[in-house]
Amino acid sequence: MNTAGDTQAHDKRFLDAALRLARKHQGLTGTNPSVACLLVKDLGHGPVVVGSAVTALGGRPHAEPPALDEAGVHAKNATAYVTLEPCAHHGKTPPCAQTLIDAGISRIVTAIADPDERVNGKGHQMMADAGIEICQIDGGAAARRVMAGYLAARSEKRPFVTLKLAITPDGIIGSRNRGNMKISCTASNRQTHLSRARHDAILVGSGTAIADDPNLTCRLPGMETRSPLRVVLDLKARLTREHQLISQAIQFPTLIAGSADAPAEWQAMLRMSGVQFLACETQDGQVALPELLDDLYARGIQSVMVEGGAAVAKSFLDEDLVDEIIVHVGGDPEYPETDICAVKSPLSMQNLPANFELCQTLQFGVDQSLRLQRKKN
Ligand code: AOF
Ligand code: ZN
Repeated sequence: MNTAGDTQAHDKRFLDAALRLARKHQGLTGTNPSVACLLVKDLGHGPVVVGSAVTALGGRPHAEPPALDEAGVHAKNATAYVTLEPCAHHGKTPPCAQTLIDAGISRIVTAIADPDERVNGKGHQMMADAGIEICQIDGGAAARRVMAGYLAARSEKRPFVTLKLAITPDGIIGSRNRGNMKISCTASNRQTHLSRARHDAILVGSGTAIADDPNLTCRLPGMETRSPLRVVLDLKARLTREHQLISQAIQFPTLIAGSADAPAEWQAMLRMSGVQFLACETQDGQVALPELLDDLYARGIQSVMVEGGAAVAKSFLDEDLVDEIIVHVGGDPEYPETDICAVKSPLSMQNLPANFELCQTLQFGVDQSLRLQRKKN
């Protein structure tokens, strides 16, 4: 006989497991969120997972039907743990709420309601009307993190923006005379590659693209195919086919956010190299960032990680376009030769932006990693 305490502990454990599974396809489900569904049943020796699935690559099928297929006859009277309220609409597939009802599940535990207006509350309602016990438990913060891009896109019609910075303890981001400065340790760099894989796009200014000649891909073993779209702000048509972001564009997609007046031969070079070109609106001689985010959203981009440099980071912060900040503070930096050469980060450990709150501190090797979230109004 299960006590209420047992049920609560099981709910937390299985919903956490579902949230971990949902991360598997984060950034790979297009405009659909990556949702996970676990079907759990007591077959005589305590609750076990009898079926599990995550939203398929590209966004369909949704998570619930394949999880039910796997559970087969065990779906009857099982508990479903779904990271998002099951859908209630007839889209390209029938409503998942109805599919769960038809399979005979007796209880559902979800982390958050779906802001999609075709669903919002209706999925839960359909299931409650069918006599299924609905339980929404406090997995909200973790679920919102996994689906941050989807939630920003559905509720605010724009991509979620993460600003990632690597700084020294006194807030230096780079060196004017040495180009790329080694600040972060290997463990931090791996985490950055993981963050890249979890975003739809990664964005840098042309200064960083030229000084560092980065390739901005995910290079974790086995995850090379999870490299996001690489976006470079280049109003002055400075990148050439020698830069990795251009020369590898066939393999790893690149989009240049440039000026409508960019020379025709330069635009032709980009086309020949397989680079997408987006003619941007400008503001004070810079790419107009809110409009750029609108354009990226219209192309199906739901999350963007801004990776530098200092001026681009500052512009995103000044225009209040950042939702989350990840700062890696390097434990063993190479300092620039002189103070004049040091490029200051727009924020430091001693000077964190007031409209953000620290929500996580982690240690990656010798580096400290801070995660800050924009305060809710
Ligand atoms: C679920 N389970 O795994 C996902 C859901 O275009 P469609 O028909 O695929 O519908 C997209 C909407 O479906 C999306 O906005 C969100 O509301 C929901 N996604 N729902 O029950 C899933 N990925
Ligand atoms: Zn569905």
